[in-house]
Amino acid sequence: MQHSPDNSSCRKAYITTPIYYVNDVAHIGHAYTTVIADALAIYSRMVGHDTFFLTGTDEHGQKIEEAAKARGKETQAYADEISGKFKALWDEFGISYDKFIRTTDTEHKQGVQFAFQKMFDKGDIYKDVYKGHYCISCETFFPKIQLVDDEFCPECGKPTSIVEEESYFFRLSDYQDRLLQWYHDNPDCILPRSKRNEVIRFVESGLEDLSVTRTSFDWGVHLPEAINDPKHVMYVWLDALMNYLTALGYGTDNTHMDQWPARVHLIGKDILRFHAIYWPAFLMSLEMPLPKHIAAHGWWTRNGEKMSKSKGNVVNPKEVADAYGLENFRYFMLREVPFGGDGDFSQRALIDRINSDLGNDLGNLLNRLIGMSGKYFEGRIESDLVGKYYQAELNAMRESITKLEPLLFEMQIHRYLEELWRPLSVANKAIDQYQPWTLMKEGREEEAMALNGLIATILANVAVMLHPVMPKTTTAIAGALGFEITQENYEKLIQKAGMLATFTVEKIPPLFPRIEEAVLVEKTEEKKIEKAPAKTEEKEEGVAMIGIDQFFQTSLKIGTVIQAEEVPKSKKLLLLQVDLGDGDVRQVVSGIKEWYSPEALLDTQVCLVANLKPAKLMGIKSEGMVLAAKDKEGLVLMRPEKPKKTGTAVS
Ligand code: ME8
Repeated sequence: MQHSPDNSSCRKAYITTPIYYVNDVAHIGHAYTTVIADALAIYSRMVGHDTFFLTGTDEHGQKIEEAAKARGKETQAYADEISGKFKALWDEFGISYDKFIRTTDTEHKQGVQFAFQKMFDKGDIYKDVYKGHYCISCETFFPKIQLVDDEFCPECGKPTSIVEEESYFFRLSDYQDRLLQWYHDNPDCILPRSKRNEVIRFVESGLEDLSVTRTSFDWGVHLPEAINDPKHVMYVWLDALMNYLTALGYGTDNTHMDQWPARVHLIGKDILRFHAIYWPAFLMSLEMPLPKHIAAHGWWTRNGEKMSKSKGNVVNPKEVADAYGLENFRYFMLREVPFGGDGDFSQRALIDRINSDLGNDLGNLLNRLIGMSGKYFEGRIESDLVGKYYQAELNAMRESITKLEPLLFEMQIHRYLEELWRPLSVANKAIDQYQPWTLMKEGREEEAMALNGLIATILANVAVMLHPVMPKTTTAIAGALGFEITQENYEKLIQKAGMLATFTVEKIPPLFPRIEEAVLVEKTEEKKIEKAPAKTEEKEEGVAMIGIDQFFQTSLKIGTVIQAEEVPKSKKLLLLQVDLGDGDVRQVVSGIKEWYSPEALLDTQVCLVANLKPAKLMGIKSEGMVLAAKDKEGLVLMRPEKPKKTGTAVS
């Protein structure tokens, strides 16, 4: 990436996160994207770029409508509530966004309509009929060839339903060649580069026109009035992607349009196709410049499984930040996982990073400097003689420092932090090797002062470059050394490889108190962290009390058994096909054979837990659980007292 701070054409830095769905609250995956973007924004501001950092929430679509309904709330009120929670979390995390956009904002809706009209007038949007397999959860149509077992969504594994509806289409196929040309001409338009190859292969295999409106629900942006087709709302991805332009005032007041094109859209790899194919095609149609980079990171997993709201295996970022310190957590997330790769969240790894990288390498170095500079020089360090005695160490530090910016711009953030730790190791070794106490004993005071100057200089350089990741911690370090992290000092130390002439070192409380085993035991009850804010306050007869929100995390539905058979070789299991309506038929393996015959179940209704993670029983996939009550007299199924419409929610 060729953005150097001196390159005036690149001094704008528009940095975005995805806008998050409001179907549930934030988890560590969202925090990860947001923290990376925040670090990039802080860096850009520090080096003097005109920075605009956007985040927000994606609030339209069937998924949101259903999430609200499941909680018995009005959709807008529900969206307000969850969007508010995202914003409150980012505010609590001190995320330095310049704008928090909501797709229910009036200006956004106007901007999307403006864009739609423009593409329509150009002939890039036409009306036709769509028939296909649609996954509500992913808000995406999938060609049959991509489905798992001809039915399940290739992204989230949930059953798809066949949707046939009148739709407006975007002529995506017309943009295939121009997209390929763009990928070809801009080798780092998609980062990491390996991801670009995946996208190229996908586009080369052929693009179909994209359905960009829906008539099956109403919770979305309506088409522009001039098109006069009120039953259509816009496809949620067209609506959502446009946020990157509407946030700047596109289609309304254009206030920040000088920020376009984006320097980087940060996303998770799950939404790369939308950003790397649809988005540039829409932009080409609108005759807008394309973003410089689309950077896709990997997934945070939990015990090897993708962490996601719908799977219910999320790590709550606030709990982690509260338990381990927000900035320690930021450092951990960015250091632990190679950008683009997946990472398994483990508290053991987090604790190791805190104790080792932060406590030992950085915190102890600062403490050693505070100790020796206080003891020998009353905290006043002059660095003019550092080069005379420790040029090799200075050179080693500078070699690392100069590697940093390119790593950041290539999104190699973990390598950036790894490289940044090398000077710390140089400094720690220098103290062990040259032993200031020996120097002082031998009367070599000048050398001891230069050694203090070396350590302070290394700490100052590291503090500046670590600032985007740990803003408060590094401000405290700079304060302890008697300087401030400013653009001026960035230029002096990093860009011009200069020195700060003096340091006045002051004692500060330890920055990274060691996390001892005892604390660890309390904090590593994996369940506590795993299960969002499930604070159990009261207990009744030994059963933990839960809040209504927790109860509503379970989706219970009335299903009709449309097929039932015995599972071969099993004494206990029956294999049921349970219809939940709208084409959603679940295969359920249930241990009720002792009490029910397949014939007795056929065409009867059951109550099904519909959002259980699919599991395998005797090698057969089971996608739900029927509710039953069992005591020593036997088992009975829980069914509606009177027949209910298939798919009716139970609450
Ligand atoms: O996709 N690991 O919103 P979303 C890492 N509204 N990152 C993760 C993650 C995980 N397990 N799970 C989610 C949407 N993320 C759309 C985006 S943009 C125009 C519209 C992060 O709430 C990751 O950045 O499902 C992913 O791309 C984003 O959250 C998706 O959040």
